[in-house]
Parts: sequence; C-alpha cells; structure tokens
Amino acid sequence: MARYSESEHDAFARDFERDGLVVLRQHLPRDVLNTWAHAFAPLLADRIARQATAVRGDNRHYITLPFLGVFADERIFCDDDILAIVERVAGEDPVMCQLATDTPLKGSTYQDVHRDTPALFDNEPETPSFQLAVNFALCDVTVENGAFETTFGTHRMDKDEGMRAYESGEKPLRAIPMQLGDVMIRDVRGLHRGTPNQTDAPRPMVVIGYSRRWYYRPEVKVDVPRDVYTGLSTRAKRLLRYMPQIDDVGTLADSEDYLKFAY
Ligand SMILES: O=C(O)CCC(=O)C(=O)O
Repeated sequence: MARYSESEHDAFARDFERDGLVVLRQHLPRDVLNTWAHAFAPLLADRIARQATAVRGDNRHYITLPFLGVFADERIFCDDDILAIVERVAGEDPVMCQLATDTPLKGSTYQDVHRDTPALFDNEPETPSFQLAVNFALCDVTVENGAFETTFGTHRMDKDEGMRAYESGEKPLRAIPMQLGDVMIRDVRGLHRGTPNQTDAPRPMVVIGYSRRWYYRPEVKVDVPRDVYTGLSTRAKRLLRYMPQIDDVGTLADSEDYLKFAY
C-alpha cells in the first residue's frame, strides 16, 4: 500500500526531473533491512575471502545479491511508492534488472566522479531517464562511513557539460547521509562518487536497477530461481519478465563479471 498520494508522487517526480534524484526518508521497514544486513554479513565475508567481488576502488566491493530468501522480498522491490515514482520518470511497465550492493570498507578512497552508464545516443542532447538506481543502505550512512556524494541536475547534461559544471562549482557534489530505512531514487547519469569509509564497519548500500521497458543492460541481471518466481505476485513477475530463470540455486552466480561501471 502506498504511503504517498498521487499528487505527492507527482511532486517527487518533478523534483527528480530537476535534480536527478529524490530521497524518501524513513520509507523501507527497518526490521526487514536488519534481516538483510544480517544475511549480507557472511556473504560479504565469503566473497572478500575468495576475491569474488567486483572491485570498485581500494577496499570497495560490488556484490550481487542472490534472489533468494530475505533478498527476494516484494515489500522492497515492488514498493508502491518507489514504483510510482520510477514509472513517472522512466515510463510505465519498467524492468527490474539488478539487485546488488556497493560496500566500501575501511581504507576505501574517493572514487573518480562518474556516471554509471553511457549516454543513449552519442553527440545528441541527453534524453529522458532510461536507467534508474534505487539505493538504500543496510546501516546508517554518515560522512564518516562513506556517504554517497552526488551533483544535482547533471543527469540531463552530456558528460562533458556536466563535468564542466561540476569543476566550475556550478554543480557541486553534495553528501547524502542516509538513515536505515531511507531510499534514494536516482538517474544513473547524475555525476557522483563514492567516498572513503573511515570506520571499522562495512557500509553496504543496496542498488536495485530499474530500466525503461525497452532498455536492456547486458552487464547486469537477476537470476531468478524458478520456485521463487512461482511464488511472486503478477506485478513482481512482470518486473522480472526479462530476467533468466534457473532451476538449480546451486547455479546462482557466486562471483562478479560486471566490471566496467564508470562512464
Ligand atoms: O557506494 C557508493 O557510495 C557509490 C558507489 C558508486 O558510485 C559506484 O561504484 O559506481
């Protein structure tokens, strides 16, 4: 059930069009996110021990979540308010294409300022949104443990124009501290970077990717176990309609091949 009205969704979508992102404060259930944090800790430890993460900088790891158990939760990936905003800015009938995490550890550094996708068309003005990231952390995020930093309003500029605006100070980076339960919806073309985690505790940030209904990203996918798929709602099945289904959870990927991430 939606927490916000249609006119509030419209207002979020207007803010998104202007800024390239919106944050819904205290939106996702904290008890659910705590179960994700609990389930993620051993996964992180195992992947780091096996060097089976995609490295996104010093001591910074990208890890896909298995679409199983606590992570296959429609209360999160089918949230009515998030999808209402996603549909307003990236069109009806979107596709879910990614369920993963970004985790800086102590010793991580500043990433270069980047976008997560190339432009849709070379040498043309930027288009409406076609690829969104929905981010929420599995802990509180502060400046100390590696707040995401982003510019506002560079999602509709081409990369060079956006970089010029950032470098001249016209579009500065701003840190986005987030409490457990806060959710950010962003256009992945907004110029941004990860910052150092100076604490001893990892800072896992989940990323759920939603694409415009015709957009295909070969670099990411959600492997959906067939028995999990069978138990999903019609809406969830529709979101995952292009994702591969697997018979054996033993074949779920346990390493990463999404290596080129910054544009
Ligand atoms: O984890 C973060 O705060 C940002 C990570 C990021 O932007 C990336 O790896 O592309």
